[in-house]
Order: sequence, then structure tokens, then C-alpha cells
Amino acid sequence: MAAATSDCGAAFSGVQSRGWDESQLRKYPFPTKSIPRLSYTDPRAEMLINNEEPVVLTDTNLVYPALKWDIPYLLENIGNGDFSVYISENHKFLYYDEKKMCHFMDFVPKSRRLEMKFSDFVDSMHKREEAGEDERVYLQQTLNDTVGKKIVVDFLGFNWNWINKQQAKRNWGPLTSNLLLVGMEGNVTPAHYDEQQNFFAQIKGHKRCILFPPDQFEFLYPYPVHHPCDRQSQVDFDNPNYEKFPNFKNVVGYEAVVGPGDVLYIPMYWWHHIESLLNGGVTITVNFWYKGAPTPKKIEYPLRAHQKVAIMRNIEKMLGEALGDPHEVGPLLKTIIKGRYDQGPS
Ligand SMILES: O=C(O)CCC(=O)C(=O)O
Repeated sequence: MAAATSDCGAAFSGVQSRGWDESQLRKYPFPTKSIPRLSYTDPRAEMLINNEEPVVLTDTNLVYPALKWDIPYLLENIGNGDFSVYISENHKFLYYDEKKMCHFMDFVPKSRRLEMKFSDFVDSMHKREEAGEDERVYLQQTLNDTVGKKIVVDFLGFNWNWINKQQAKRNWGPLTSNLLLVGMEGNVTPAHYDEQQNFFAQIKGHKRCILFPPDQFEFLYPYPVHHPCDRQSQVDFDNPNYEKFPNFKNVVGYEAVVGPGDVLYIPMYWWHHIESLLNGGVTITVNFWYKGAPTPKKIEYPLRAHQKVAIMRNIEKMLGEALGDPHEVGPLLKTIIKGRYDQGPS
């Protein structure tokens, strides 16, 4: 992809005028290249999206009416519905699927989900800010019809014309949801991939997004498919265990800091680690998740990395079903390969 190679952090020299500086970025032990920032009218932006490579679009006006959103505006207008709020013992909000917890009884999540009114979320955020505790909160709620009239008007004013065309020309499936994320400064969503296309629209504050292509699967060590943390990396970026995860040394990220009005395209199956900048205040984001295009009738070889990820997922799922116990999947996979696939062709 068209990105300048650089060491971690150096990717951003000269962009301090954008309202943040490098001291607000957490430090990680791997290099990154920068994700291109382009106008939506630039033909290179279209090419990147067509190739399923990330790009920051600076001028789509996708969520223009929401750029006025801040905590007082949301308090007044978001409505009286319930919001999912995650509470974490530290800055990391590792996602877990509650439905998969029955398979892994020993799994103890490091965060918990509570349902609460928006005003209670704001109170709990302020309480934690004032106390300076490690414990943090992160609101992550699909926008639904409980929101107030003004939010509905803002939502209807999104640039649906542009995004509907993006969806149609790539034959993507339907929009599945718009997730609203309201986070405290310094919050981190650890590296994971989604099985959907994503236009990630930043509304307030800045977020650093570090992406890894699907061909870095082997460097990022996702949890098994049946584990509650399916699709999440097992590697703790703050303190990587290289003995357990030696290939993490080979990881190379693509990164961008997005601010109000920017839209980051996160291609399906691309890993993403997202952090609200340190000392950057509250962040507000709305994403647009779309189902991917249907599998083409004629499969072209060699397969692309994301297609191989999909195959690996299906194999794990099929074995789980056939064996009747997800814990038997790993031992069986090891039996298949042990001592049999080590040497090259002879
Ligand atoms: O913004 C975040 O913290 C996480 C968002 C995310 O993972 C997504 O939009 O897929």
C-alpha cells in the first residue's frame, strides 16, 4: 500500500498542528507505517477501498451534523434508553462474547458490562476521572430508536448518499449497525478483527488506530474460535510475552490518528487496535458496519489472506461441532500436523 515506512511514532512527525502530539500516544515495541490521509475525491482513495486497504478520508461529511455532539448535547438529547457500558480494571477493554463463556468456565473477564442511563454513565465517568483510579468506563451502544428527536435529525443528515454509493459499488451487504462509542481519554480497545466492513467516523477527540493486515494472523495469535475472546489477539501490547508469542516480533502496523470529521476505512478481517489519546479528553465515534460482499462465484487462486482466515475459522467451527467439545479441537489439530507437515516437499 502507499505508505511511508517509519519507526513507531515517527510516522507522525510534522503533523502536530492537528491538535495532538506524540506524547499522547502510548509506546509499543513494533514499527508502523502511516495510513494515507486523502480526500474522498482522490482516485487513490477509491483504489485503496477497492483493494480492501485502509485509508483516512478527510472530507466525506459523513457525520457532519454530529460534529456538534459533546457530553452536554448527548445528555440533553440522547434519550432515556439503556446503554451498554463496559467497566475495566485498567485502560484495556478486551472484548469477550458472553455467549461463549459457557465453554470456558475458568475464563474471568477483566471488564464487565452494565446497562445504564446515559446520565449515569456520565456520572460514573466523572467520578473515575476525579478519583484518578485505574478503573475506567467505555460506553458502546448500537444507535437505536430510543434516541431523542434531535439525534434522529442529526442521524438523518448523515451523508447517506456517499456511503450508500460506497456500499453499492462494492456489492457489500446491508448496514448491520451503527455503534456509538463514548470513551475516556487513554481507553484502549486491544487488537482484534471483525467480520464486517467498517467506516469508522470520528466525531470528538482523537483516536490512534493501529491496523494490521490479515496476512499477519500468525504474528498476532488470536484466541481459538470457541473462546469468548475469539477474534482478539492474545498478545498484551503493553507487555508482550515473546516466549509464548515469538512471531509477534515480526508485526508491522499501519497507523493513523483520526480527529473530528475523519473517516477511517477498516477493511473486513483487518486487525485494529484503537486508543483514545492520553490527556485528550472524551472521545466520541460512530461506526458503520456492513456485511461483506458475497463470495464470488468464480474463486481466484492463490487465495487472499482474509479468505484463508475464513477457511481456518470454518475448520475450527466444524471440528468443534464434530467433536462435540471445543476443548478437543486444539489436540486434534495438533495430531493432524505433528511430525507430518514440518518438512518441505521431498
Ligand atoms: O473505537 C474503539 O475503541 C473500538 C472500535 C472498533 O473496534 C470498531 O469499530 O470495530
